[in-house]
Amino acid sequence: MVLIKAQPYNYELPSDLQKVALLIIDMQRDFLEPGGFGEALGNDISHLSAIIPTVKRLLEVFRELQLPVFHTIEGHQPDLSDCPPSKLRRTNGKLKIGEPGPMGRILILGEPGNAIIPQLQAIAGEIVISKPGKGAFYQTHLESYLHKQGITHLIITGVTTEVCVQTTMREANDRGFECLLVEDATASYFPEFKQSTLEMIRAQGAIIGWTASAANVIQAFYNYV
Ligand code: TIU
Repeated sequence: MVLIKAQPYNYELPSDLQKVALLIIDMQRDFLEPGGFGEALGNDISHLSAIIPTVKRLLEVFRELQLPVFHTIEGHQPDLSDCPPSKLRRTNGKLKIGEPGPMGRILILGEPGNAIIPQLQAIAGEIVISKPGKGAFYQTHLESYLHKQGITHLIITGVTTEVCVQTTMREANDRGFECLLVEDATASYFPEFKQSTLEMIRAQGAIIGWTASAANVIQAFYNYV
């Protein structure tokens, strides 16, 4: 049995590591770079970039071990047909979804600003899921991809911790996946929200799942092979 040293207690990896996927949530220019959706919402984007090397390291480990990797992108069709009016209306007085910004139209699929940041671009064999909501299971084929590949365990990273990451982790947990959120590979515009999220998901005996450092995750994977 191989365990990841985690909170609130150790996380057990399955005997077949192909059942474990790395899920990288929304590491997009729209959230991490100036002029994107995150900044348009009035956020200080400087909190997010510190995790890039850690997410990249985890991605390199999964690639080296030839384990499944999934990336997600939050974005909408150019005609906004998949964007509920309620989401469109929410604004902080700056640019709205679909309006032109310095990196193209805000939060629109295919625009330069909607792409995954260059450091974490997907490569052949990795699945990229476009999603219109905060949760990666809502109106996507993620669940069927995971079931088709026999994946039961998710190592979760990305931004932002209390919005798309937490929503996705809750959706995954309800669907029976064993989820671990990597503490130093997720970030929020609000550091205190990140901390609260880590605490609330692992409370009550891992009510939503586990948390662990990237170093502990990586060490366990290398112990395995
Ligand atoms: N605003 C915010 O914190 N997040 C989002 O809108 N989407 C994601 O978390 N990806």
